[in-house]
Amino acid sequence: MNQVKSVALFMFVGLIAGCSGGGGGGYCVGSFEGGSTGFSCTTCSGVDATKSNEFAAAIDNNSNTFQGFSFGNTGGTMTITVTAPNGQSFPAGANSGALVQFPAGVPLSASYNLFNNSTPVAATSGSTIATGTPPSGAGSATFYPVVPSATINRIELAINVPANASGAAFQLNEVCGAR
Ligand SMILES: [Ca+2]
Repeated sequence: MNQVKSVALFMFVGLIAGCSGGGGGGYCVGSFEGGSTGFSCTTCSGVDATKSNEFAAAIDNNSNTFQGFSFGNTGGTMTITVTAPNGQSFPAGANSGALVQFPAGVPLSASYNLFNNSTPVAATSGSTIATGTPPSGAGSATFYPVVPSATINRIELAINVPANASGAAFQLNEVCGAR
């Protein structure tokens, strides 16, 4: 009996320790969890446009879960939109952004568009993740921040990849309203 209790306690402590490192569950301070996702893309693969919430793994507030995708040989674009649950928003000045793993060595451009419902909200910094060269942090999951200038409840991440990046693996791990 005591041995069983010890095992249960060990597992519980392990779970707590797993949450304290800033990764895994509870990654975002302000999460889109419970909201919705959508995407549009050209020459992309690894995603299913017939699914209504294909990027659900990017708003589950867990840094370890992700939706992957790639592009064809002619290059292409991927635009992912995440929307907060009804009635939820994130304030001006929040540390918003996305945890993305870009493939190492692939030149690309990526940028954010921020919205409050359908109203565009300017980003005060960091709206362009990277242009022309592989972004800093490519090859590992990296949080790319953006600071909204007004309240937002929607973030759009647009990625544009030139030709000859066929099959390079992209991962969107998580989008945060506040990190
Ligand atoms: Ca996730």
